[in-house]
Amino acid sequence: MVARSSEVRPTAVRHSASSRAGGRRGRRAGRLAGLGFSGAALLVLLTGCDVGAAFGGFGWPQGGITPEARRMYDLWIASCVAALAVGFFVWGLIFWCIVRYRKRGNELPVQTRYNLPMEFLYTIAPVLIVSVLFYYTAVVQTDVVKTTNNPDVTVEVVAFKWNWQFNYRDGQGVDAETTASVLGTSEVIPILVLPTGRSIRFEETSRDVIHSFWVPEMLFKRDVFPGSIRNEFQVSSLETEGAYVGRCAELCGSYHAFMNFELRVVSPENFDRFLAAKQGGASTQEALTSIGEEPYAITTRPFETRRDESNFNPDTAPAGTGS
Ligand SMILES: [Cu+2]
Repeated sequence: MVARSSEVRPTAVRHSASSRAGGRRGRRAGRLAGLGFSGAALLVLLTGCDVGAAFGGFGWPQGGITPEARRMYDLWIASCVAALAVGFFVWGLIFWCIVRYRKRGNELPVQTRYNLPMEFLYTIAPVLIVSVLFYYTAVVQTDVVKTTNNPDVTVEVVAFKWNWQFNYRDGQGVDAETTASVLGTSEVIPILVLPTGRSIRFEETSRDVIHSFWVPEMLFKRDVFPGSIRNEFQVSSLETEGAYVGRCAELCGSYHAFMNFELRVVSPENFDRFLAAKQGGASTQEALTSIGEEPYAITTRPFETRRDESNFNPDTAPAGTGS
């Protein structure tokens, strides 16, 4: 019996030793894989590599027309890539554990506790990841909301139920003067004409309730408040000429959904000519025609707000709704 016992023990010891060696190799491989994924994610973050185009922007709107929009897009793509890298690493570990430590018999596996490198890894790694994401988010946000003292163009955005007025200003703040103005009506969509290649400040105010100025291609919207609060933001340039629909993005009343406008981005020369024509007394449509642009909005149209027999039945309407 003793002889048999002494024969068994060295085998058990060898087996245990090889298990520990295998565990160390596994941990080392896990750490290396983690470092590899973190390095790849960091590389993508630092280089701003546009891998998102192949994946539809990971759900983020593509085609931003400002440098700020592109920076927000790059941040989103880098965050998605980093999240996927972490996800694949964790999924890999899960499947590896399922296979490596599957049940092979009734013997209880070696029980280990207080794996300091592992605990260090799963404490420090998330903190590092969140710190990196926070840093880049703060950098991009600071850049996006940044304003300068002397923008090339300043536009006052005036919102009211349910349309827009755009005032071209000769300076910043409430004391500046309006040099030309575009006013929307129920029949005509207001067209905000702006140039490429120039910095533009938007100063917002509302005549009644809270609205929100939103051009989807800028990937940016900002609430428009009534009273003394004058929200503002700035884009360093508009990069692509064209017509872009603009919307109110704050539920402001019955016809909120119809509160559209159009942003028309033209060359700086045409913008100067448009502004000169407006200041010379031309209507917005005449000024647009004079620079070879479509006089009316092409991205949206006025909505029929009047009720008639086809969309309103006074006999079934609640009392007090008029006729
Ligand atoms: Cu509104």
